[in-house]
Amino acid sequence: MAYTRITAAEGAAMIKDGDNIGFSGFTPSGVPKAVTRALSKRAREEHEAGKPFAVGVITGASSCQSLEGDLAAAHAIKFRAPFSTNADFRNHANLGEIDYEDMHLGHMAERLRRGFYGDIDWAVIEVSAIEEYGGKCRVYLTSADGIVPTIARLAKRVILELNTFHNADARYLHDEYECLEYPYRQPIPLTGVGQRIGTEYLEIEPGKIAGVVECCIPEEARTFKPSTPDTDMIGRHVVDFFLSDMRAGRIPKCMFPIQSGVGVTGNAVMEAIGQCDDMPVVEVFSEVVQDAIVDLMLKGRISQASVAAMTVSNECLKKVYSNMDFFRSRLTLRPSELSNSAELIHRFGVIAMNTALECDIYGNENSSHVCGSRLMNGIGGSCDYERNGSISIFYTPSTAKGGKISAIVPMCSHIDSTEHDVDVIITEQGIADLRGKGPARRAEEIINNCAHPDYRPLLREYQRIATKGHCPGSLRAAFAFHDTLTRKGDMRLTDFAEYL
Ligand code: 0RQ
Repeated sequence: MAYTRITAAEGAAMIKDGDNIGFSGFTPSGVPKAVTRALSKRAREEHEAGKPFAVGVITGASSCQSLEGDLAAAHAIKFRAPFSTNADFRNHANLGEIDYEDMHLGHMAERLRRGFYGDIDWAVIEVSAIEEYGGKCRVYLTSADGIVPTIARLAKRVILELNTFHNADARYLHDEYECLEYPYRQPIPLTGVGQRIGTEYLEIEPGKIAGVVECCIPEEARTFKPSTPDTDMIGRHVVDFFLSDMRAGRIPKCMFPIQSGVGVTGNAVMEAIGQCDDMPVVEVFSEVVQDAIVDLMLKGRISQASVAAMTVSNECLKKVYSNMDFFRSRLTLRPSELSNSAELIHRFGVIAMNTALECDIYGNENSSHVCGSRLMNGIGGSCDYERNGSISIFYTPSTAKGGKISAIVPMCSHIDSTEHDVDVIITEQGIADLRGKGPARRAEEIINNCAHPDYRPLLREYQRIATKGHCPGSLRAAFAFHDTLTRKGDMRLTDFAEYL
């Protein structure tokens, strides 16, 4: 069976204004890189010719500059889901130009199947190999999985990008499986982090394949800021918390599997876990592996990792590809409806750890909107894990912007995870264990253990003036706390009092 070889420009030219496109990839990993670049170029050319051109962009998680960044900068995204970490996208979303549904990553396949995003006109999928088998087209994915089984099945037409940058042996990492939809859903038969229940390949209806684009383009891997004394300290507190919970018998000596969010703090936490000799070898049940996790696997500190993507540097990706004998039995790439499945996270008792922008004194958490209005990134998969894990941890440095903003606030300006879903808050100052505590004791733990000493008097002043009740609070004072910070950036107790 021969498929039509096309150029990236020919692929992009087939897409019409208003089309909905599902892209492979999860984070910048596994995102198609040739058609997307041609599509941004086409969008700019259409606009220069005075013609409208904007498409719906649906992915597994965040993606990369050449997809969502360049399309957003070209005013060519009409709709986007479920997550983004891109600065251009953020700017255009904050200008109100883009209809963005910030959505749980584990819910995406289901939302697609249930038709919430309308028809999927195209799936553009990066693959490492294409084979014919029994009249069907079998494709093998690359460094990520995400929502590909679902978009490959639902899309009216498919463009494949055969990217030879990837090693065809990447197939040995994949476990493809798609859930049935209501009312036919069944239990997911996965009972261990390293178990496999699906296939290495996906089957695509050959008649839907509009063409194959051949390319050799590296991943647009993100670089992270280096760790800081604060993030290193957070990592040490996380390890202390684990050891103390193990001593108390709340965590078994063999540990529960762990999930760790993306970013500098997530990396610092994984490094701290790996460096502590008292910590047992752990399993990772998460959405991505970063460089730190790959290194810890090679050192034997992590035995298994089940994720949706390898969000790693290109050097680290090469390391995985050249050690495939080692990784194929230890690292599994799954669709995000499994990696982020509420059912599996709950079954395995995963310990969830994600970064917050701010937490309030009762344990509510905001990770997506600065001062309640300006989008930062979104929730990503954080709530999939925090809501369903056996222990829900959020960490954040206690201050932002050189100490001018407190990350511990009286009332969150936007809430992503509620107080009912947050067990533990950790800053470089210390650990607030909220389990089994009501609002008054929670506030004491958070202010005493997590708030920066400079902001503790302000938070206590807030408690003094708050309207009494089960959860003492004052909308006016909480607003003053945020608004004074936004306007002045260096709030002092006297400013707070004057404002009120
Ligand atoms: O801004 O870069 O301009 O200085 O927010 O903060 O400290 O660099 O930390 O890169 O880990 O990002 C919550 C955004 C943290 C991220 C968030 C400013 C701060 C800086 C970034 P500058 P840092 P990080 C896995 C799971 C939600 C999604 C998630 C995130 C910038 O971790 O998107 O975890 N999380 N998904 O200065 C104003 C505050 C602030 C603040 C920080 N209180 N007010 N600005 N900043 N706190 C991902 C997947 O799903 C795959």
